[in-house]
Amino acid sequence: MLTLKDRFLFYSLFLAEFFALKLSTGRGAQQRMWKTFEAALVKKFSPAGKNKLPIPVERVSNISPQDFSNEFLKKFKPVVLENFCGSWPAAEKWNFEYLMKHYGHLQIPVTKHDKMGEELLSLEYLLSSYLNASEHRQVHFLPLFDAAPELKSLLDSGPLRKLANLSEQMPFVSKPYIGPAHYCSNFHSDIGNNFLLNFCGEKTALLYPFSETPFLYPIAKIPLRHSFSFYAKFGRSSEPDFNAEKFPLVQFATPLEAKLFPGDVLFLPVFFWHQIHYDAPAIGVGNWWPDVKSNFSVSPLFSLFGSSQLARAYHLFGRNGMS
Ligand SMILES: O=C(O)CCC(=O)C(=O)O
Repeated sequence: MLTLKDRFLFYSLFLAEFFALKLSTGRGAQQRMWKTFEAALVKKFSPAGKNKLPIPVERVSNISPQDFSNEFLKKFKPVVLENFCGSWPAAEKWNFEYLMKHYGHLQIPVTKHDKMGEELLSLEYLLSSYLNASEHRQVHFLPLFDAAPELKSLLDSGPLRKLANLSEQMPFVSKPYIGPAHYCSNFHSDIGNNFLLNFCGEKTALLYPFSETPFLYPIAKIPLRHSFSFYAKFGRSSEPDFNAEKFPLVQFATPLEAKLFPGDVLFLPVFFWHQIHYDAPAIGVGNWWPDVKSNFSVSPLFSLFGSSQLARAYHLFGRNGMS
């Protein structure tokens, strides 16, 4: 188990990296200190603590707000809410057929193959190439909300608010995710609790509790203006790359795994590290709510790092509830 001393060393190095990056100095010394820390943990945990099998995330159906709050929300414990959004009116429209038929003409910005800038591709082209697995590029589907307010308004936040006992004033920041089979999202941790709705397709979420952070090589940077996420030094390539030679500490962290089927909703507690693998072409929507108290109780340091983004979420999204 990580001791208090291990954690103290880790956070000291994390802060040293933050200042070294900010001031563009001292990187060499700081990297040598990381290597020493890494070697000490590898020695301490090998071989017993290696390559742990993922623990399945609990699955529940028809849970009451009180049980959800006591069992999961207050304990920062992830859970799959089975078929929670499967009968929402949104589920009839947030699927490949409906989106292609009604919004296929929309132009979506996509990073070019040579990564030099963006090009516009039609939603119909993107979705059909996701279905026949001929396109793998990551896309930002946020423009879909602006172009199709109907889709956004269907995302009635009422049932989510009721379950998590959130007032109408609590902002929800929503983002659509659409991807082909075998797609894999970046490994990251978000500033806020999240309900990830899975309207169609199948996914597997790989999760690590925030307490495992010292094994996960987080990048000591304040999230960028348009991001609500912290990243790690691995898992940036949209491919699973838990390379044990390059990142030997990851094998000592305890992963959790959640399978998402159509209609399922994954509750992802604040700062829980995650990467989503698409087992089939899938469409979903993430909904974060920036609850300052929860954030600070999980990690005062990460909350301070993300404080301008928290304020931004309230400012930008606080007016009408869901973004
Ligand atoms: O489902 C996805 O593609 C990614 C979801 C995610 O990472 C999130 O909601 O934070």
